Amino acid sequence: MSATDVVTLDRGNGTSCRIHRFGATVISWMCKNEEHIFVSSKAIFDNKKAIRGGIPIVFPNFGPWECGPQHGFARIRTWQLSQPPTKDSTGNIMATFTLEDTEDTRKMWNHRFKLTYKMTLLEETLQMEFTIENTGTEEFAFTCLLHTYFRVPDVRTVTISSLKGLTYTDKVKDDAKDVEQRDLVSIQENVDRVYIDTPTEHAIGNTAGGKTLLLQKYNLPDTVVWNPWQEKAAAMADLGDDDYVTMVCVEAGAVATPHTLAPSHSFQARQTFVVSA
Ligand code: TA6
Repeated sequence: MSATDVVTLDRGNGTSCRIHRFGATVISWMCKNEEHIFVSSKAIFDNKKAIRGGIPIVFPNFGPWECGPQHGFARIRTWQLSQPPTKDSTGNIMATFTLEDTEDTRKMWNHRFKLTYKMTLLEETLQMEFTIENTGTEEFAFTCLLHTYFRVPDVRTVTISSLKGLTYTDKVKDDAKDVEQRDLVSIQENVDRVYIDTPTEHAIGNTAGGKTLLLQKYNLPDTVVWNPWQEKAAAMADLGDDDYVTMVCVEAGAVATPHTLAPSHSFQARQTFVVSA
């Protein structure tokens, strides 16, 4: 991994964010010396395979895709650093990455687009603003998601709020639909669920350092919760056998129904992490 592959935002005081230009994948968010992002002990950084961990960007398709690789191509392309790290008057640091269609993306999916991904590092907050522009002459439909791997001491003690009463698709049970009954969702087995029309904020308990993280989202109406658990983790070459214990994916996305974007129109979404307590 060469230095030019990774962009660092550093506020000092043990607070920084590192973004790999491959996939514009956030690979670290340190807040007061606590790392909140999980990256697999066996992650491959060959600029070919999606980085296992961090915050991969899923576009133009969440899940298996008839046009190309699962979860689309955004996470397996090198993005441009269009705005290098810049500090504003309040000490917040921001950087912007962009990705536009190319001949090879058009071979898979014949549409013109520009993605813009703006990271802002605040004192105890990380904000990600994601914009999809249709720069072509035809409308297109897409799904998208920020596939966050949170680093946790033990996934079995993690709690996720604000899912009670919501319908979810259970990908572990052949996409069976069900309704969440629990006030706080915990994970004690392989979980792969797409919760539909979720609230704009989840509190994730017992994350790194025992902290509660708030995941706040705008225009990302669905929430995916995933952990491969022991058996599936062991079958993944780029995930350490025991890595599943120290990770949990809570993913903000617009995935339940495709979103249609007209020419010259934009889709804007945001995800913010706040260290709450
Ligand atoms: O977000 C959950 C999920 O869709 C799971 O079904 C699992 O496939 C995970 O993404 C990882 O997918 P990947 O293509 O990165 O191995």
